[in-house]
Amino acid sequence: MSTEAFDKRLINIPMLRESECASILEQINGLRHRWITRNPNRFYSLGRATYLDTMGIEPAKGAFQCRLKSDNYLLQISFKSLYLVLGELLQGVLGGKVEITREFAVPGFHIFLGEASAGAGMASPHFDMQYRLLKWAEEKDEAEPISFTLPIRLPRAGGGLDVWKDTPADMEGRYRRGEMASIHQYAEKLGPRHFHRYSLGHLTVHLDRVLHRVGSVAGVQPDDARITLQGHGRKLDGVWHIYW
Ligand SMILES: O=C(O)CCC(=O)C(=O)O
Repeated sequence: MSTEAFDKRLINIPMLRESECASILEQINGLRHRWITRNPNRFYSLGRATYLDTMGIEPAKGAFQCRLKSDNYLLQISFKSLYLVLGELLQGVLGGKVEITREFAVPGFHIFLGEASAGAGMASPHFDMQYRLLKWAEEKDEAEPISFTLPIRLPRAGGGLDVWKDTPADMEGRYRRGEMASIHQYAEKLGPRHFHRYSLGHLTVHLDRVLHRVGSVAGVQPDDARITLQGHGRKLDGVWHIYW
């Protein structure tokens, strides 16, 4: 079943042509010296990410604050037109003003090389809740928070997102009823998993908190790569704040 039919909370919007993805890829490769190693198993990011840099995965925790400015600056000057297109597209989909953050990490790239692109599917299912790790001037959400992924390069076998219908309210209900004590127990009780297939240059937007993880694909080759632009958004005071 296509995820379109399965879940209206996930939408796919054409954003870039293949040739545009290719030139962004060239830029990303040209910035190899600025890739941040996230895992020795060939997982990197270009740019800072709240979920990686504020949760102690990187040994030097304070690096988030120290390097945030210079990494944001690098991305903003290198991918200025990409952010412009992203902002316009999100504005069309979400309504209201859209602003790329000036305080937090700007949208950046996940980079999985070779086997790491398939291994990523072993990650735990999760809801994107990283906005809770940041200090916002305002806390009254005017809409459900969003997340998005733009594939810039995919393995030959393709790529996508594993998704489940279960909602944060389902999970909270199970906690309240004492049916589970941890997210790990929750993962054991999930409903069926669906695969939302990505298309190169098409932006997938989660119009709510969708339970997901990087999708598993079989047949990934050692010279494959899975490179995506990642980000999230929160609507506060009439403005969508876009960050990673
Ligand atoms: O790369 C993707 O497809 C999704 C990444 C993801 O699950 C996340 O960053 O929370």
